[in-house]
Amino acid sequence: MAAGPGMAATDTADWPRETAVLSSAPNVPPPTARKSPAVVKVDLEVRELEGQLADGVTYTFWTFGGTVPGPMIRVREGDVVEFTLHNHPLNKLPHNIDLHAVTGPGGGAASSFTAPGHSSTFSFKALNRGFYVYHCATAPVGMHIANGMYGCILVEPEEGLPPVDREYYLVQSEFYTAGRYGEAGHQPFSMEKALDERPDYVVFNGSVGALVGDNAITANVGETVRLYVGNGGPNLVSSFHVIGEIFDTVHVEGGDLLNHNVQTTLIPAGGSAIVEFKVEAPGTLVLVDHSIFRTFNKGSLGMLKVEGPEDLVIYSGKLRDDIYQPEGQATVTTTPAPKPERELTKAERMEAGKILYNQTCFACHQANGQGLPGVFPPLAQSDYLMSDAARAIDIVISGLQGEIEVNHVKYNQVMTPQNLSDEDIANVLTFVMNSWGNEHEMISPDEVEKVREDIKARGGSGDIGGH
Ligand code: HEC
Ligand SMILES: [Cu+2]
Repeated sequence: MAAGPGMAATDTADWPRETAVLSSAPNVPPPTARKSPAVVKVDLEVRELEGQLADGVTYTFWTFGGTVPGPMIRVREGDVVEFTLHNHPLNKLPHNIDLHAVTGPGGGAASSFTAPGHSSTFSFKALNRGFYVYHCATAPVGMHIANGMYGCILVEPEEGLPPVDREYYLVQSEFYTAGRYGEAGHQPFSMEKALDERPDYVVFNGSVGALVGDNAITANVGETVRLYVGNGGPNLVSSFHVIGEIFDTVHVEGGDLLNHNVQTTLIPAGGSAIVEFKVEAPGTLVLVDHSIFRTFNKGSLGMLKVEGPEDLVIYSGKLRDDIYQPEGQATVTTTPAPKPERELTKAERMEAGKILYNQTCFACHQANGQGLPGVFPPLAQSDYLMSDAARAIDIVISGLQGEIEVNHVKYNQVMTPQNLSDEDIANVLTFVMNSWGNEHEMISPDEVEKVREDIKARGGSGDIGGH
């Protein structure tokens, strides 16, 4: 590009030219592996499209590249990036892009403002290395971001980053919907909730479950993992944490400062972090925003599945389950509560069961029995639950572990025994089996007692057994 009057010229005429490899989350583009700068061409297309925000919940996302988050871009410190933003002709609105890696007014926003059916090109020199957020900055800015317009760009240091075995890309963000979390159907954006910073969804990579179950990221025991974590906001900061790991290294806020041996790192809205750790034990590591209600009630939960041999010194697993009986205390037994004077009606069991559900089962199976994708199976319209009442009683008494399939989705988790009386189990299962679209006869304490006797007969009183 020729320099105009009054402009300082960086002569890039002899520089190699290449096209950036973009990757959609959770994938990361390969290292540039260059020893000198290049002119790197980046093309990004804005699409407004309907997609899934959660099971049964759709949303009209505004996207860079057709995905939320937008693709990850990887360039090298000193590169000149020739950036073209295309606004698809079927879109309804103008859009632009503000890349935090840009030194210049608006991070490119004004130069890239583009009407539907148009393209804009501008270029910038990647002066500062680091991991940067990009986002749309068209008014109302908050709404463009809230609808999904963000992603990240890595400006590698000249010497590159130290090699690791696995690299993944994730971006946390919130969604503000007219309906509450999980409310089915197409959900419009709620400006009121956005202003109040009261999101219904807090998610990684654009939807509930985007990093769960079959979508989980993976690694093998002994490998090093680097996570590039962005926070699109628009409002919340993230207390990023991996349950079951310690970050060996954190590139604080995506910059040069390295911190070590970190449990939770703060990621500002419109900011980032790069975290690195070696996985030493097999199992599922859970990626969370440690503002923990967001994780268990709003969706900010992802998984890293680690496979390989166990090292029982690094982590033993449960070695023993002993009875704990402080001195001078009466033995705590699980004797069933005394039977009430008369048999309760179905309506009475429903009412008592509801209270019990909200005290015990709710924490995992969620308020409306909808469960949590990949972690806790649904009880609402569960084919598994509804096909066998005796088995359901057994599960509440004995717990459950091992692979099961609920409504064609596989779960392989652990439910602990619930330690409830026959009356309580009859009540809670009567409630569960007659709520949220489930229909069944009343479960009676006699049925529960019978299952309990069967369990005793097989020699397994209260142990967690496969079913
Ligand atoms: C600590 C979390 C937790 C609690 C509390 C809990 N469950 Fe579960 N539940 C699970 C998990 C995890 C599974 C799946 C286990 C597996 O994958 O093998 C499960 C499975 C089930 C299933 C079979 C699968 C299905 O969806 O039909 C039923 C029925 C069930 N639970 C009922 C209950 C009831 C009733 C309560 C309350 C009395 C309860 N659970 C409390 C975690 C929990
Ligand atoms: Cu926009």
